[in-house]
Amino acid sequence: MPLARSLSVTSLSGLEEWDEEFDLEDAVLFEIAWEVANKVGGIYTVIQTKARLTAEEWGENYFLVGPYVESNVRTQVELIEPTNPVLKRTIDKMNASGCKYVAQSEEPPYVVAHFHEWLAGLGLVLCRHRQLPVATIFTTHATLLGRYLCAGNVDFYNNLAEFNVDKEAGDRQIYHRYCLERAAAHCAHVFTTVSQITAIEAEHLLKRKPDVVTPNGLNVKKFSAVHEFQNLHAQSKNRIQEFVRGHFYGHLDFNLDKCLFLFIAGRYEFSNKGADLFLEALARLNYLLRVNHSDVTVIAFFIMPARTNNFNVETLKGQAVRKQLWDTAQTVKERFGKKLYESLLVGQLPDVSKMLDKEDFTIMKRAIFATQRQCQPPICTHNMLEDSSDPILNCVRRIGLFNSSADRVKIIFHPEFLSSTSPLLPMDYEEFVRGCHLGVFPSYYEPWGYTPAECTVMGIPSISTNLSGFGCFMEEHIADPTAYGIYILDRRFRGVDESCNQLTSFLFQFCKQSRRQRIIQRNRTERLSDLLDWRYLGRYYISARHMALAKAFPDTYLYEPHDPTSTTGFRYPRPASVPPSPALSRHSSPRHSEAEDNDEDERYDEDLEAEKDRVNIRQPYSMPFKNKLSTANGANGSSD
Ligand code: G6P
Ligand code: 1S3
Repeated sequence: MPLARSLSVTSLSGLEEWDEEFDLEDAVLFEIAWEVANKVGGIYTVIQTKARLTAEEWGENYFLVGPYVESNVRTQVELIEPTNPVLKRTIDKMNASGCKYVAQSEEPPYVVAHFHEWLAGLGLVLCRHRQLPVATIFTTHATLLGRYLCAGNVDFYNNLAEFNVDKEAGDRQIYHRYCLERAAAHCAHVFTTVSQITAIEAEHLLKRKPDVVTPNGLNVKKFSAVHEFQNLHAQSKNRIQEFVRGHFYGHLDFNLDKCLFLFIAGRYEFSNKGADLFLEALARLNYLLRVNHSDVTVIAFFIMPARTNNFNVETLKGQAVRKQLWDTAQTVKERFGKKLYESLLVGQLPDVSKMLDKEDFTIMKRAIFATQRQCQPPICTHNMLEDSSDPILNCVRRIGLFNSSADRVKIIFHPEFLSSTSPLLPMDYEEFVRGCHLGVFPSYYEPWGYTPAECTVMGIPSISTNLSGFGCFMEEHIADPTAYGIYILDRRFRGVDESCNQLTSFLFQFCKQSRRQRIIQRNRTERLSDLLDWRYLGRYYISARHMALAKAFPDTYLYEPHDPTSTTGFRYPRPASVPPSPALSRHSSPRHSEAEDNDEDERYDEDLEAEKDRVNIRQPYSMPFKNKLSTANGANGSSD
């Protein structure tokens, strides 16, 4: 259905304010990616979370194109008949010929085709080669060569300008894919990537500077009351604690109430995602907690899918033992309750010493006997197919963190994505994140990094790096990120050992916080979520589309130049209850009394909300096209 609306811009920095009537009746947007309704990684999240906002803008003129995967179609797609006659004719013809071509029509719609990643990039190259009247956009979410170079232990960022790209791609046997990616980047009317740091990488490796940086957003679910997300944390944490009770049966010699849950999650790229640095820092943290006689226990979860042969027996047994203990406690409780009831019925107070009889003790002894265990609680929850060469397991062997009683840091490697139907840890990813205390993502190669962004919108603090798109974006938009529970590790200007020490220090400081301080910190983290909402970040995609239309149809559209590679805009001030001295503010936790903190944070909260309203970051952003013909004669123009 065509859309006609009055558009007005208020606050994107560098853009003019402008009110003008424009309708999208003649424009059609296609977005093409391998991950449309097909989850492989982060690009699926980009497309899935952005879809609603884009559909609000383009209505029925918005089309997503992806691979036909029967199982995904059954679970994720609702099949409908297209109402648009041009589209219907095209699809009918495609079906009749067993597939596949791009539309011809008598009407002249202005087509924008937005291709994500090199896999879809071929379509873009062909569009240009066949000189189709289509405005094209190419977004790269990571460069192929960058990913390969980083995974291969190269000093990547210090040598960006030096690489002989053809040779490097050839050496890694990715030459043809690399050429496709580079061709798509060069053929596109508008080339975009997800962060400033990847823009620099693309300029060197693909030899084109991106026209627009399009940071990744999320669909932020706002709760009506601030404590609701805190309650969800407590509920999910209870469920993780249950799992831990089973996993560590027979070795539960630590206080679960003083236990902090840390996690890393994502594609299993050991060094790119910083799992190597995290493990090393955990070993150092273990030492610090031990020598300082800390009563805190840290459990670090590694959620990274690897090749496995299902759950291992010891791990499943742990949950079975826990369940059995629970059942035993229920049985004894019922027998106890019955005796109590009978005593009350005859008007007597029960003799407590006789409430548990011999049979009760036998049942309980048997249950306790089952919890005896000769081995340590397992590191890995699954049988690994490549156990002896697995990088996480090998690193654990080297640093010697084997979940022993003396260790204050325990490790659980779950080499499969989480699922609410798992017999082991029946939680989906979102529930799990909510129940944890800190996400740790010390990536070396991370064009954006959805994992810390997801933590943020759920009010969970996280550690990222100044080599990740997310980390750089947060540094740019927040006066004191640490104060908001956004720890940004320096992996750019420090050596590996120094970065590892910094990470250890972040972790140790976090372990020293009181519960009260963690609660305040989570409140602050959650306040950042407006910044990561598509309602704010969608504007960069809009900007890219307008630029592409203006380049492809210059007789019809004008694009007002500003600096579209800039992602500056709203900036969060330092929270009121954090001391102004940079030296002191390294601790994210407030140093004042609770009452002072509450008052200051409340006042600050009101100011912050007023500022967000003033710059209008919570409304979907609309940017007017400058339509040449409509400016000239009030009509919507066509390209011929
Ligand atoms: C939330 C809940 C509190 C709970 C706290 C635990 O804030 O609303 O009831 O005490 O979480 O926090 P912690 O950081 O210790 O998991
Ligand atoms: C890429 O997925 P990855 O985990 O291989 O694209 C994501 C979405 O743009 C991005 O968040 C991530 O950093 C990239 O690495």
